[in-house]
Amino acid sequence: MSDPIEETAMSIKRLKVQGARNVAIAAIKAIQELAKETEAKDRNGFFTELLEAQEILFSSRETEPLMRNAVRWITNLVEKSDREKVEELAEIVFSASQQFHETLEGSKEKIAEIGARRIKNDSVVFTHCHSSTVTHLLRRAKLEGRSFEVICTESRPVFQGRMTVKEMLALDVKTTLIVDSATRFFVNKADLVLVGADAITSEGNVINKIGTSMIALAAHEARAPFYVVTELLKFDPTTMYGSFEKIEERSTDEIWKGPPRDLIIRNPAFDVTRRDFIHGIICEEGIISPHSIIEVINRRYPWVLE
Ligand code: RUB
Repeated sequence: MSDPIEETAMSIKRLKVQGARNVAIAAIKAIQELAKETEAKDRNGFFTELLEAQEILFSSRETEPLMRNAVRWITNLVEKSDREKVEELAEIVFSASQQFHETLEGSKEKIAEIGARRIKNDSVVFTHCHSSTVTHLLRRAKLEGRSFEVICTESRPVFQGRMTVKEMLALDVKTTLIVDSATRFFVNKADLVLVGADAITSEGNVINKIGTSMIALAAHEARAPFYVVTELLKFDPTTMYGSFEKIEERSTDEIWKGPPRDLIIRNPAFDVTRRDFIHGIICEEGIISPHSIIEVINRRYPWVLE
């Protein structure tokens, strides 16, 4: 298998590329690279390469339906095409990748436009981990002249919250970093909570960085509205047919290198927030109820349900 796929899969696994949207974009670019460098002789050879690449990318992180939807969309277009020449099939990969990327960019802008309206002057926004979709929304609110402050968890074990606070400081937003366990203490001060998503299930539940569901519970008790900021394409169609979203369990080294013998350490990367705790999903179709997810997906991206 060609290097761009292995290299990208490794960067994703090691969190050099982080966050669902960046993971999907990196996977699309790797597939494009594969199409550019392919030495396949015929249609079958090229398609086999694509399927092998798909498998490697999918196994780099389990809880990433946006990446799976993106790669599957591209490979499906190749499969459905009647072209025989490898160059023509490679061209389909290029244009499909480009189109998917543009769709993602368009969604990001639309989400920011809609979500920024929820940031009132002098409000306090609580967030968790690092979501490029959330930080883009906050950037937009700032550029529109809104004044607000941000409280962000550090997001153990690998501290993605530090990326968020650096971005906020660069925007000149008043920013506070807290340990994850201080959530209940600080959520009291929040006017709203904004978190990203890695996956949305058919029931409207949302999977995001470990700790998100605890924040949702705390926000519920503190009566702070809890919003999920996400592209609809993070919907996982397999959940419609009974599959549970797999929760990636990462290396225990992230928590404690050289721990005492016989100690059990668990390190799930994500958890599930039930729809009942979600005020709304801020997505490219507007602010929707998690209950309406299938209807909205069917309207906007019917191919995801095929
Ligand atoms: C990142 C995380 C983010 C979502 C959404 O986890 O949980 O909230 O991926 O991010 P990790 P985005 O650091 O383990 O990838 O909005 O950028 O898609």
